Amino acid sequence: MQETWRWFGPDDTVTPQQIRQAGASGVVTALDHIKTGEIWSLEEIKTRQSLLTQNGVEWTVAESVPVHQDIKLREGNYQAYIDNYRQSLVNLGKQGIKRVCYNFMPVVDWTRTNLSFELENGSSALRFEMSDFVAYDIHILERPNAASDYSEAQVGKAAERFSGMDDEDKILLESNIIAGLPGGEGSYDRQGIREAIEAFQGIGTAGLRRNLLSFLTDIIPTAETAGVVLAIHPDDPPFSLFGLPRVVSTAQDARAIIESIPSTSNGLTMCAGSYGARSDNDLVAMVNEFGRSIHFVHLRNIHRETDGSFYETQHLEGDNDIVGIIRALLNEESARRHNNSPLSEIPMRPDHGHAIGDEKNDPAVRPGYSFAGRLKGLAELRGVIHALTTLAQ
Ligand code: DNO
Repeated sequence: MQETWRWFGPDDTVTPQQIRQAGASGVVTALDHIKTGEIWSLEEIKTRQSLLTQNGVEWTVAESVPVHQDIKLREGNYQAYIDNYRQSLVNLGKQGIKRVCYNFMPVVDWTRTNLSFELENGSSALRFEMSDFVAYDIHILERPNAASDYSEAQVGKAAERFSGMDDEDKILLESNIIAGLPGGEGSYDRQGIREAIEAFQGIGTAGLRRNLLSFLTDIIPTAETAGVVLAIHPDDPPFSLFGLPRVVSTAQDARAIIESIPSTSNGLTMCAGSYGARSDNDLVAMVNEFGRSIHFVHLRNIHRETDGSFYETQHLEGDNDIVGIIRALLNEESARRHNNSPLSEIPMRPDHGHAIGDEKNDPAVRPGYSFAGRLKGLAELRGVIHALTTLAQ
């Protein structure tokens, strides 16, 4: 597996030199300064790429080339945005950036309610607390009929949480949920998110899935010609938020995507932390089944709670069988080598890390994207890969 590292560009707290020192040879980055829906020009791609190659690392994966909400809704300017998307794929392919990660989540990208969840050892992690989310949805956002999307027990627990919150807690919870997390598109104020949710009202699971499959039909032939493989990122968390459908949450969802257009270019990101937030997703079985379509991997672990809440644990702790997942991925790689597949090495990145040491109180450090926490995660994962590879020889 190729070790990679997510980099947010020149204003990241981590430099390309540090990435190299951490041991990663590949970088995962995106041109976040370009508005969603606009073309990633060759020029802009080259500029970012040369910042990396100058420092001895390569741009391995584009994460994310975001998909405009009009495409997800298949209305408004979607046709122009699809044309632009195709052009971005062509431009990335020209520069040898062959893997593109994207997602099809409606309204919000990855979502957490608590960005500094204190762990027993004093470091802090990201957490999704279901009752806080429900409290936000019902009592702060006041989404019409929100309560009907939850069980009585959830509604009761949320009311209790809400009554214990002071104004500061409410402001922080709202900004954690709607201001947008690193690399995710979509930063809203309260009115903005109400309107965005409204736009998806009534689309339904079948409608959203149809729009995803139509989008794939539109772009996969271009990706094939450009020599680019797409890797759809799962929903994070992998269940409905704000009463809206999500269509990349389960093994069945992944299967439907892959089977809709059989092409190497129509692939998946195996994000262990996202798929793993559901106990009915067997990640090792998913890697075994979908291996050929996995073009990118996020390795992260979580601890699940019965009500859907979870927090991000250390990479080798938690409920996901990270060793089993890596073993299955290594098997997939050797099968590819055996078949002389040009994409035999699968890039992985340590997805998120705890805030530890001085970074814990540094507001410039992006939530989940500390240097030391990810360095620790990468080192642990490297140990597992090394051990499994050695044992297999
Ligand atoms: C969070 C990330 C997401 C991811 C996008 C992919 O840490 O995994 O921001 O990049 O959802 O499109």
